[in-house]
Amino acid sequence: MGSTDIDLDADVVVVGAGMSGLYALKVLRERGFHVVVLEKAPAVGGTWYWNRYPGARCDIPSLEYSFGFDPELEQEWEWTEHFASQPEIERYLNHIADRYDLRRDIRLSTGVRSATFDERSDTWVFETEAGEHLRSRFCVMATGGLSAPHRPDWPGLDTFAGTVVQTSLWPEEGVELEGKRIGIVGNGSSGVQAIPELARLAEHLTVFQRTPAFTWPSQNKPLTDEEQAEVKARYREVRAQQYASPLATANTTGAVIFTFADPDRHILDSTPEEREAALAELGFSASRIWGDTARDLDANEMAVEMFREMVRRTVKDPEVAESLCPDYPLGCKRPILDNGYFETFNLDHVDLVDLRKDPVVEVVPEGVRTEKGLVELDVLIFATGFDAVSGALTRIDIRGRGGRLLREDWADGPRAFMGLGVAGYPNMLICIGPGSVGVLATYPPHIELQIGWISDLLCRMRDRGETSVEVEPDAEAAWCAHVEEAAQGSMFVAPTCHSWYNGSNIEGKPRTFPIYLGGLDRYMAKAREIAKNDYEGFVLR
Ligand code: N01
Repeated sequence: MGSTDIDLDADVVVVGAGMSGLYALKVLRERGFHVVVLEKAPAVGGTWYWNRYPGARCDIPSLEYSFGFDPELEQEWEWTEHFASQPEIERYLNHIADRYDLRRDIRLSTGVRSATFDERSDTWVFETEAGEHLRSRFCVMATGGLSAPHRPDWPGLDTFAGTVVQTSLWPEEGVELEGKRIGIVGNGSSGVQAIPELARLAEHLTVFQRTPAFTWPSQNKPLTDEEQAEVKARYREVRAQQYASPLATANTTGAVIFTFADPDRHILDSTPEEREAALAELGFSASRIWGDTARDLDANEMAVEMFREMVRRTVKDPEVAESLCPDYPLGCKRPILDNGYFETFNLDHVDLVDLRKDPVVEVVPEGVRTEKGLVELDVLIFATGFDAVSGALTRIDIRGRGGRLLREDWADGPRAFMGLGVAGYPNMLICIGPGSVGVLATYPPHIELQIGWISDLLCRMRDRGETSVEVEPDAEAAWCAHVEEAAQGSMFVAPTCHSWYNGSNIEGKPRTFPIYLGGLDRYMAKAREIAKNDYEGFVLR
């Protein structure tokens, strides 16, 4: 491909060398496109490069949280645990970069400042943070759904004499933690994973909590050779199941992840004795077995009360236990898997500051001053999450037709057709964008399906000599309405739900839920239908 009258630096510029970017490069290069990947980090891996905090690991079985495109890779790669740690996944992604000779087309330490569509030539012009320019016909935004870090701007933070770090920007050289007085802010997946590990290292650990977490024991353990061999022997079947399932899962490994809800078992019809028996048998997981909690707030509250009961039974100090009890719907925030989270609060050198009762006043050189007093610290860690789903794109100056700015077009919330493209931004394709199943599905299979779809589109355009693909505004509007409708009644949009899923974790961000709840199977069926109907909803020319 390539234009006859302009010089292109690449057919396709891919932004990001995480899982999506690496796979996009592999596939598009194999299909004959000249691809250049621009990556802000000094290494490949995306999320698995940046989030290298103690305790970072995946909470999806390793044998499923991996690519299925190469049966030899699947057979050769050995996972050591049911839930792989960050270093292991980072090694896996580096292995992929080497195995398929991807590095020669990846420019590291190359952040993208702006991407501007040139209407005269149907091309994108990129400006990097170093001021270089590149031009390509297409761009694939492989920028990730949870990659734009968020850190609250606490007053006085710049006066702190110790070390300030974010879990999502953890330095490669590590952070001195042993024997230190550590404070950590945030109790989402990152904080909950880090807290037990930090407690092992710290002289003293203070957890600053605004909202208590729903988290379940992960029961992670080493993966035995037999368990691994069993899945590898039927990997094609496992992958087929993942590709065809709503969340790209196949429930393979022996680790007990969750006890899944039984649609016929209703908590509203249960007796106290039944609930007690469930607690005795399943512990924290007893809150998740009921079929009526996903869309009924009364049923949901009963399940939350079961969860709270487990917190009270686990955490010895009743006041700390009460602070750790969630008071919002189960299923609103992402479920977390932990390794001894609640038990950590029974340790003598671990304190909880409940920010709802004792808010932060300011950071001072010695530590954090709350209304009740000074917490002296050597290290202050923010595990305060991300400007999710849209943040990685709105932080780049993306200009489409007529100079319109994506950040402004999305001021009321991100809008995209199938999460793949945005009206007014021709030739820009997004991997796992707003309106796809995105962050709810297991990433590698979701990425394989979506990048496969994008590469088919680009091949068809090349075959027909087409240079522009653009989303029709009506198709985008209809899809966004469908996404909104699918979310109605779910806990993600419950008025009491405050989470990154609906944007309410970021001050000033509109509250919308740009994730498709219809499932990956239905999403991909729709994507295939679109392709079959000559890319209905897109204008190709
Ligand atoms: O971020 P979060 P995360 N003052 O937004 C608190 C994936 N992930 O990085 O709830 C005080 O969940 C905030 O409090 P509140 C996974 O999809 C996966 O932990 O907003 N506190 C919350 O407690 C996950 O869901 C894995 O009131 C403040 C925390 O910071 C997603 O990434 C591991 C605050 C942020 O929690 C994000 O997880 C890690 C403030 N001003 C991440 N601002 C696995 O695979 C925010 N907080 C296991």
